[in-house]
Amino acid sequence: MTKTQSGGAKLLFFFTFLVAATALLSAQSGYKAITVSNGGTISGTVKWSGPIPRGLQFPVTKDPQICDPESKKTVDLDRLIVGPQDGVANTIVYLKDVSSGKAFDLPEQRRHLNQLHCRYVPHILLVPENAVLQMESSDATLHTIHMEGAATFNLPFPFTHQITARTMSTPGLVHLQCNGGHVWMSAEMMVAPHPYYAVTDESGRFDFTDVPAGTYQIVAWHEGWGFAGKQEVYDVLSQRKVDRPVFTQPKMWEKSVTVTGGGMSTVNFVISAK
Ligand SMILES: [Cu+2]
Repeated sequence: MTKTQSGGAKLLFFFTFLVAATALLSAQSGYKAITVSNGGTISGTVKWSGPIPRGLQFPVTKDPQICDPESKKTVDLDRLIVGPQDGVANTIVYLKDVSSGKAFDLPEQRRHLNQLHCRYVPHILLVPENAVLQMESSDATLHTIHMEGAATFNLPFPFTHQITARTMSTPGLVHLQCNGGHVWMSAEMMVAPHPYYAVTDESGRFDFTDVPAGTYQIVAWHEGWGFAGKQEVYDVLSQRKVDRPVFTQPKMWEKSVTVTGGGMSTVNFVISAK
């Protein structure tokens, strides 16, 4: 009797400790939304300088009727997209180590992923921590989304237009690829711990509003635009060996920026092939 009681008490103590430890952990890593009075703005651009490398192409080696409806034989890998004014699209720009600030207001569209003609749309996803990523396929073939990094889901998409949703609970980068033989399919997702994140379009512009006054490190991250080689993998469906493209390392640039109350700060990133 005494033994059972003490065992129960121990268990209770352990659970209390666990709850306290978890609360402490989330208090330390968790972002706090506050009312930002007299915040500042950080805006700027990510622009390309110099000759633009040719976009990477890859042969369509499976399901050409679905993946290559225009019979181009190759698919554009969406690695480097430079706009008419030299803006670099698909760059993730963010402030480092922000523990409190405005409430999340990241645009909805980058947490909805479609698999269309064997490409990921959009190519770069941005999902707030603990928000839901919705995924679907428009293609009448079997895709699987295999995630690596801050999330590790492995999800089949046997039916078209059926939405699969998953909560992204760990901040950080996630690489997405298809293990159904469409080796060229690749996307990146950033799970953001706070709202001061942006993905550039072809204008290369980004804007952060309601930033609490202070000095920050601002980072521009790009997945990179070079081939590093090929990797032999198995198509899980046909059990055949196929070559998956391997890319060069992502690129990252970092600067320091100071924001004053009600002020407007500008940061411009200029990147080139070097
Ligand atoms: Cu696929």
